[in-house]
Amino acid sequence: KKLCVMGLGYIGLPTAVIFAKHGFNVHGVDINPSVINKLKNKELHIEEHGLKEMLIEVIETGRLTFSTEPVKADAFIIAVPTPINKDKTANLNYVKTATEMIVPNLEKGNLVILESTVPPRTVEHIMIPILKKSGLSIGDELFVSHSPERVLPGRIIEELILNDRIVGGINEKSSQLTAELYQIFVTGKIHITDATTAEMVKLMENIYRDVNIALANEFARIAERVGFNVWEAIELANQHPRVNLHMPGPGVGGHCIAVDPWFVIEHAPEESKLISLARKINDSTPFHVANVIEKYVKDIEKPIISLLGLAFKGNVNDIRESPSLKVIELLRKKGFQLKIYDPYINQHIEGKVNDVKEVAKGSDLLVILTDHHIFKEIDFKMIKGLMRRQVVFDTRHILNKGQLESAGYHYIELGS
Ligand code: SAJ
Repeated sequence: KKLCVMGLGYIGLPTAVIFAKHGFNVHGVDINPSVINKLKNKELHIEEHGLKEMLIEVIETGRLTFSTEPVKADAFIIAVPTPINKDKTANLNYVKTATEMIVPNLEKGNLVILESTVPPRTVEHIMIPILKKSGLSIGDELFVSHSPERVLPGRIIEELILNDRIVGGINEKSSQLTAELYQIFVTGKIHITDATTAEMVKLMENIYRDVNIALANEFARIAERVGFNVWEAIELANQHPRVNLHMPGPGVGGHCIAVDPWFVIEHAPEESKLISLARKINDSTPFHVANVIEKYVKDIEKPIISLLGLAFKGNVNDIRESPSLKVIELLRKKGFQLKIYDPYINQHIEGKVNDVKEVAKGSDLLVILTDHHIFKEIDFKMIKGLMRRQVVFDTRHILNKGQLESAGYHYIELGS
């Protein structure tokens, strides 16, 4: 069986690699020639745990090839980005282009699967009209489905295999062929539905998280006003068998949760009141955090603020839509001198230093912005003497209050 994977990013590449590992001949396509060159040299343009070894292995067996153009295949998987435009509408140009690119290669009996996260009815209203140009009868000679990716960055390979999979075909035969294909490596359950429901399932999962995080962020602000420990309250509420509150933080980042809700708002604005409000609350959170930080240094002349964590969430090296970047921008606008530290991030960011001693030196306030596990290992006794004032503001509730206080720090959490 031959497979052609369109888009070799965080989802397409691991998917291509896993199919090749399971004996498929896979051709990976990306419109970016530098990505193709790197991959041909067995180098990764993204970082994901466990991917490199598998990539090298399948390239060496000859079962995974790359180019900027699709080839004929039995099945085509489209896993391209779906960003949002400035006006918060979905940008479906990559989906359209990828679909158009495969049209000349389509043959009777082929299967086309869209994995990208898309607004409802994208398969029906955007993809099908393009696929019709192949001259094949849709649903009879050409099978089409949506099977949204739902893996967590940082755990992609594991979750691709273990997670349940949603398969939404445009008809029964399309669903059946798609389910058979994923069964090759998916050990989770495969759930069959229609294409539009599958589109909504994916969006609803991320919206659930966004709304839940907005609620947690609201609780943190209520805690500031009323005076209670929001972290403890959430932990205790979650002991209830039917409660699963999420955690407050400096805001919601990443390319999924902060983006996907807009795909629904665009198509049902009147009905998406709660979804819109949650977006507003989460987007306003970095502003709030920057104001709280300002409050803690307001009596100091020319304060130095140390920010720990650039990644949008813990233990990943991804800064896309990271609330840390927003907090940095806002603090700079207020005129503060910043020192920034995140050992996961290689990109050049103004003010970034390379070790924890350097970031602590002369600091008046140390702020935790990302929940990296390694920040819990910081030797606060050791850096104590380097700081001008021993104050820590933890927006993620990851440090140990007792330990810091006994080491002579003033420890403040978000929500207090
Ligand atoms: N965050 C909080 N509080 C929380 C949980 C998360 O502030 O309690 C923040 C994180 O720090 C981060 C943002 O929210 O900035 C999003 O992080 P995340 O871990 O919730 O999600 P992503 O964006 O890494 O991945 C999500 C996942 N979706 C769900 O868990 C429902 C993943 O399974 C999806 O595949 C992915 O979106 C995607 O591609 O859509």
